[in-house]
Order: sequence, then structure tokens, then C-alpha cells
Amino acid sequence: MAGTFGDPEIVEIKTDILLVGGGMAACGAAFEAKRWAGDDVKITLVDKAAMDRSGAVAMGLSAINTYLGDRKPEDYARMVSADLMGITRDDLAFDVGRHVDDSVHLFEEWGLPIWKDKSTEGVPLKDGGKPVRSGKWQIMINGEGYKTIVSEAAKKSLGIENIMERVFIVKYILDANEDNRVAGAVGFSVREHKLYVFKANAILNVAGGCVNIFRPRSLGEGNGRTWYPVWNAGSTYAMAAEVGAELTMMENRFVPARFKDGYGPVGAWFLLFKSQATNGYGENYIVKNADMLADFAPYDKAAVVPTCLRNHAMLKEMKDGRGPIYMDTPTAMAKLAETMTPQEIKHLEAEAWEDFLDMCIGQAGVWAGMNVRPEESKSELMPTEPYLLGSHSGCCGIWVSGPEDFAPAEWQWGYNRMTTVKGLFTAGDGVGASGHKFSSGSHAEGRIAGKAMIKFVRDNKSYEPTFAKTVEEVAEEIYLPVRNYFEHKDKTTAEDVNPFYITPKMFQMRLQKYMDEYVAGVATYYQTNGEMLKIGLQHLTWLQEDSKNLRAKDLHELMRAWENYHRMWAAEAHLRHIMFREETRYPGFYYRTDYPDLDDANWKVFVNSRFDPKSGEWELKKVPHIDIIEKHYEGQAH
Ligand code: SFD
Ligand code: AMP
Repeated sequence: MAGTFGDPEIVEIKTDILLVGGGMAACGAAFEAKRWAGDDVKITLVDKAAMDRSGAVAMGLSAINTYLGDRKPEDYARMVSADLMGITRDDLAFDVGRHVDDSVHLFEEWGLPIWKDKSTEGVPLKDGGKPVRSGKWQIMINGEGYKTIVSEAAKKSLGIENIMERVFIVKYILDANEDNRVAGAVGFSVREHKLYVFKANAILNVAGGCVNIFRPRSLGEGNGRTWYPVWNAGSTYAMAAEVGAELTMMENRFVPARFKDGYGPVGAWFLLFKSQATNGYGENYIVKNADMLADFAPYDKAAVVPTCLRNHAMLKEMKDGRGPIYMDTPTAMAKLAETMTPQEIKHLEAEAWEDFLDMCIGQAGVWAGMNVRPEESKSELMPTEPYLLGSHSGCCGIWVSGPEDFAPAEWQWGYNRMTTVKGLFTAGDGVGASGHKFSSGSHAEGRIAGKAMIKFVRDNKSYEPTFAKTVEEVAEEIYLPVRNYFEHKDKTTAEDVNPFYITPKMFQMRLQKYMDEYVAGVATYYQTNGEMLKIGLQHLTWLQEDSKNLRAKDLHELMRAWENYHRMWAAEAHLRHIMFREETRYPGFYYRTDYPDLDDANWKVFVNSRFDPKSGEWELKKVPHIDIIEKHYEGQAH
């Protein structure tokens, strides 16, 4: 290794199951796998951050968005499908639906305070306690410590000696002897100068979704501010794609409507406080544009207007110059206060703040800084930059094997939640074509995968991982940005400006600019067309070439370099899928202006893609959609 950085110490670890990530899905998997494992199965968890506050739940949450209670899993699967415009895997949603409540009951047992109806105050959910429902599927919690509670249980299950924090996984390594079989993973410590090489029988790839591939609305010092967590850098999708796993629905993205500048979520306001959003002239834009939304029938049969269509109506107002969009908090609070005592009103005002203090502290900061009192002043809403995720109101991700008792033959190949690469599993944001799992469903899905992985390693007991690459080769690849820095740093008087290398920050800006301008970012009101996508792809191809010139002057930058490399892969998959799907399936999330309509006749299908690690080529295809729920439960009331 060139320069003063020196060679890293190489630490080799052999394990049976490797969990990559420490978020909701990983915590679920750790807990469940351990329940089924004997002492014969070694399980190791690696998180690039500290599990107590890592991933999307880092700040906490104020609601659990998936709790069925007395609702049925088939109705949950119907809701998921309707919200995501009819193309989801019913088998996967149904499977989450039938298991998710058990995870919520565990959270409560582990100490998470869940709001209860006055009639059952103090009674746990599993003993008949009635939750305070903000919506049909959502329940309210005091969740600022949510992640700490869930990770504590995972740590206790696995044993602290089997958990490695602050280790960033860069890539998976395929087996030398068996085709399409994962053999391990490599990464580095972001604190110590150590390279980690893991050999494993099975790997769970649960490193979250993808944030910051599009130019964000926030600028300058606010630049780190986004809605989904900035540390979800697309590792899940990129690392799976690089070893040839089939991806699905990567064209889908989530553009959440959020409180402007602080990115505060809107769910509690719409559902719990019964607030309305309006255009700048006080008109309810969903009611006003109902006819326009009907163009996207049959999905208007959904009990609630799908998330993308709510945005579609909002964008219509913005584009026609009738902004800004407001959340009318004063009217909502005044209405609720009509039947309240002064003490109850005070409590209501506290709850309005707590909703953000529990899960999006920055929004409370914006309110305080701008002298906003929600009971007196309205707040602006804004559609954000796009995010890639498979667990919230989006459905991009990896194509996986479904549950043995429910998935049709073509959607299962042995082990629940295993990708098309043998031994590589995923859950949460990683699993595509489902969605609306949220925190609880991601935990439940991690548990489903964890259990299946135990079966997998038992069935493959004699497997001996053999890497297709040498450890030295991989170490050279990972430390290339460090080499670039030390080799060229003295060829300039300004460290960050150098024709021989590119800083991770500049690299990210380039990526964000192309995605924003050509791939339906905020710059074009989320619009693109075939011609623009071609240019975007050309730029991404050049960026891919330039990724060899990324520089890292310290371990932190080395992480930033690889995060952006992962973002670039996720972005390319997103672009290629949007290019392939010649229709507008998700108006409000993105528009193909050359194919502005929904085209069920040709496109009510999954789009799957695969990067072939041998040829270096991408291949995209249509995969038939099957409406399993309607087949099983035909004619039954929703
Ligand atoms: O209000 C590597 N979410 C909500 N869920 C709810 O149930 N209720 C809500 O109220 C929700 N809302 C919400 C939510 C998220 C955020 C950010 C906000 C508000 C502001 C969604 C859930 O949080 C989400 O669905 C799940 O957390 C997804 O779980 P999972 O496991 O798929 O992802 P993760 O938790 O982000 O964990 C990822 C982990 O991977 C690590 N990692 N480790 C090693 N190597 C690498 N290369 C890695 N890259 C990442 C991370 O550190 C992390 O541990 S609301 O908007 O609706
Ligand atoms: P959000 O805060 O936007 O992430 O939403 C949290 C939950 O509330 C998710 O389950 C959303 O689907 C749901 N939700 C948000 N806004 C609305 C709305 N206007 N109507 C119905 N459901 C909503």
C-alpha cells in the first residue's frame, strides 16, 4: 500500500451465518435465528454504525405503521398492492402480515411504551390491550428509544462477542467452486486500520435502502438533512447486484410529502390529528383533483388514495402555480380541541411536538427556529427528493424466494427470502415488490429470513467457502482510494482539487446532478423521457469509469468513497428500470413524459434485472404478475 497509511491488518473470521446490517431487519434476524440455532451454528452481525442508534429508526419513531390487530393478513396484502399501483408480491406481503403482530408484542415486552385506549390502559397488546390507532394499520408509540430497545434484545440473543460495530461491508465474494453461490464478504473498520474478511455459509444482506442519489432540496449546512437516513447508501442493492442477484421493481421510488425543510413525517397529522392539506388558496387538492386521479383507475378502488396519487394531485397544484402546499394544523387542532378540557388541549399541543421529537428532531428545530406554533400557524409541505426503499411506501429491491406454503412454484426456490444467489438472503428494505412493512414488518421479515437461514446452513453443513478472489486482491481493490490519495496528494496546492483523483463529496455531487436533471428528480418535477435517460446513462457510465479515481484521505473518507460507489450502482439500476418500463405507473413519484399513461395491458408485470458478473452486462425482463389474494380469497369482503 502506497503512502503513509500503511497496510491494513487483515482479520479473517469464519462463521455460519453473517448478518450484514444492524437495523430493524437484522435485529429481527438475530433474535429469531438464535431461537432456532443450537450451539452448532455460529451467527455474526456486522454493522457499519452502532446498533443502538443505527439505520432508519436511529432517531426513534412515533408510530408503528404496521400492526394488524383484528385485521386480516389478506387485507393487508390487498392494501399493499393497492397503494403500490397493483404490482406487488402478495405472497411476501401476506407472509409479513401474518407474522408482524408478534414482533410488536415482543417490542412491548422489551419495554417499548405503546399508547393504549383509556378502556384498556396498562394492558399489554397481546393480552387484549387496545392500541391508540392513528390509522387502519398504524398505532402510536412513545418511540424515541425504539431502536435502543430492539437492538438490546438482538444483542442479548446473539451475545456481544458475536457483534461487530463500525465495520463497513464493501462487497460479497462468490464461491470459486460453485457457480452463483455466495461465500463471504469483505469490509473494513471505520475506526481501526483493519480489513475484515468473513467466510460464511449464508449471508443476510440487510443494509437498508438508498438515500442521496438525487440532489437533495437541502443545501449548504443543511445538506445532511434528508427524510430517510443518509447512512442508507444503497449498499443492499449494489452489493447484491454486483454478485448477480436478480433485482425487481428498481424503477419504483418513494417521494414522500414532508414538512418543508425539516422533513417531518405527515402520517400522524393526516391520520391522528385529522388534518387537511391544501394548496396556497386553501383548497383541498385531493378532492379538487379527484377526476384527474380517476385516470389511474382501477387503483382508485383502494380505500385510501395511493401515496403516489396523493403526490400527483399536490404536484398538479404546484406546477399550475397554486402553491405553496400547506398542512392546515391550526384548523385540525381547533377542531379536536372543541370537545377538550384546557388540560387536554395542553396535552394535544405537547403531542404535536412530541410526534417530531420522537422521530424527526430536526423538524421540531425548524418549528422552534421559525416561531411556528402548530395551533396558530400552518406549515408548508413539500414533495422531497426521491428515495429507493422496499420497506416503507416503495417497493424496489431484490427478487426473493417466497413462503413455501403460499408462493406459487415460480416464486419459490427453497428458502424463504433467499435471493437468486445461493446462500444470500435479504429482508426489510432489501426485499422488492412488497412494501408497507415499515419498522415492525422489517423486523418480522428479518425473523422470517433468520429462521430460513438456519435451515439453509443445516442443509448445507458440509459447505466449505472458497473465495473466487484472493484476499490480497480484494484488499487492493478496497484500499485503492487510499492509494490514489497518497500517490497524488502532493501534485496540488489545494488538497481537494486534483486532476488525478476525485473526492467522495464531489463524486456524490456529480451523481446527484445527473440523477436530478435526467432521471426525474426535483429539477424537472420528477419528469423524464427516453432521450433524457440515455444521456443520464452515458453520464453514469463515465462516473463508473471515474470511480477508480475516488480518493480517501482517512478511514472516514474511505467509507464515504464506498458508500458513493454503492449509490452509483443503485442509481444505475434505478435508471435502467425506468428506461425499460414504458408507461407512467407511479404518477407523483415519477413521470415518463413519452409514455404518460398507465398501461395495464402491457405493463402490469414486474420488471426484473440482473447484472451478469461474468459478462458485465445488464439484462432486463418482464415477469408476469399473479394476483394471489384474489385467487385465494375471491369474493370475500375486504
Ligand atoms: O413516520 C451497513 N419508518 C417508519 N416505520 C414505522 O413503523 N413507523 C414510522 O413512523 C415510520 N416513519 C419513519 C421511518 C423511517 C424514518 C427514517 C423516518 C420515519 C424519519 C421506516 C422504518 O424505519 C424502516 O422501514 C425500517 O427501519 C427498515 O429496516 P431495515 O432493517 O431494512 O433498514 P435499517 O433499519 O435502516 O437498517 C440498515 C442497517 O444497515 C447498516 N448498514 N452495515 C454494514 N455495511 C454496510 N455497507 C452498511 N450499510 C448500512 C446500517 O448501519 C443499519 O444498521 S414515518 O415516516 O412513516
Ligand atoms: P408518513 O408519515 O407519510 O410516512 O405515513 C405514515 C403512515 O400513514 C403510512 O402508513 C402512510 O401510508 C399513512 N398515511 C400518510 N398520509 C396518509 C393519508 N393522507 N391518508 C392515508 N394514509 C396516510
